[in-house]
Amino acid sequence: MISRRSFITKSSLTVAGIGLAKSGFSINSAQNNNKLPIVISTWNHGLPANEAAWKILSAGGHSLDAVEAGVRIPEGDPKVITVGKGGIPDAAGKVTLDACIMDEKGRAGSVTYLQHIVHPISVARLVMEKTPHVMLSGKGALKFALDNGFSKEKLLTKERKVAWKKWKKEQKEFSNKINIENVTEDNHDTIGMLAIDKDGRISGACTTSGMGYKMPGRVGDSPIIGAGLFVDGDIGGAVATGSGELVMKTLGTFLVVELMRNGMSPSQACEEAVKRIAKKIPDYEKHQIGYIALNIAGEYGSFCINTGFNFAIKTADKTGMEDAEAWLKKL
Ligand code: SD4
Repeated sequence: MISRRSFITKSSLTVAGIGLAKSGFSINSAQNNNKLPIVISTWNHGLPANEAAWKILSAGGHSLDAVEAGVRIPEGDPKVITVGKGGIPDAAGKVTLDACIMDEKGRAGSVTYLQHIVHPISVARLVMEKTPHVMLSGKGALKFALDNGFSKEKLLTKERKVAWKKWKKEQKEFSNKINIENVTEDNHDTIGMLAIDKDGRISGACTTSGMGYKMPGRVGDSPIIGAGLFVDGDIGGAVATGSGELVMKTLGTFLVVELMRNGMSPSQACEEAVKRIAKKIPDYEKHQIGYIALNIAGEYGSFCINTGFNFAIKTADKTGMEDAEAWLKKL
């Protein structure tokens, strides 16, 4: 896998210290001049994912179709070891997937602890569209997927099996120190994506294999509406990546959207949600959390705890990566 650091293209997008700086918050992204459509997504695998989403957005399609198609790219790519097929397994060697999706109407669908299915995001969408529920888990989610035409596949690749065996042999302790610069193999990058189509409809998707070598049965923030992803069609949306437990304890993306509702820019809201974690959770410095957010005007922003979090953006005239500003660097 190409390392995140080497892949960063410090494009013309990077950091415009503009606008709301006088309010005491720093702005780490340029405004989008209200140009729609737009898609943003977490980490380097966001670049190809955004391209897939863009095909739909640029043809005038719905943002819901765009985010689903977008995140299916890393889900189906075994070289992306943090999402879908080829994901890092849990401590017992099982790949278990979490995903959720939400649209501008406030509809939501989610699957947790799903095994054997390459595209949990599409199962999550079907939960949203075909059931009276929001979330299906484990065996029930798998049965629902199989009943609806999905087929079982092997998600654990040879490479991940070898790495897992090595991890077991070394009796390494579970490490939740993830997504921080210089952290190696156990590094973990969820894809979260937000898109607004040309008609102003916002949708979001979030999908992951969760923390590498997690305890069997562990479910993170990524499939939890309001933690890993939240969208409000009148306001905007946010997605989270990093140590899910911290996001769940603060209901991070719901908080970001509510802060935007109360007048904050996407960057301000992401920063405030990171500060909430810093205030409430001991040892937060050892973790990484990255938020990205998009308001319905097409303005986007991000913030993280430790340096090293980046995200991909695509509009009609921008394609590239941006680095998120980090709280620990700002302190
Ligand atoms: C989790 N939030 O399972 C996910 C992991 C992640 O970047 O996002 N890594 O806790």
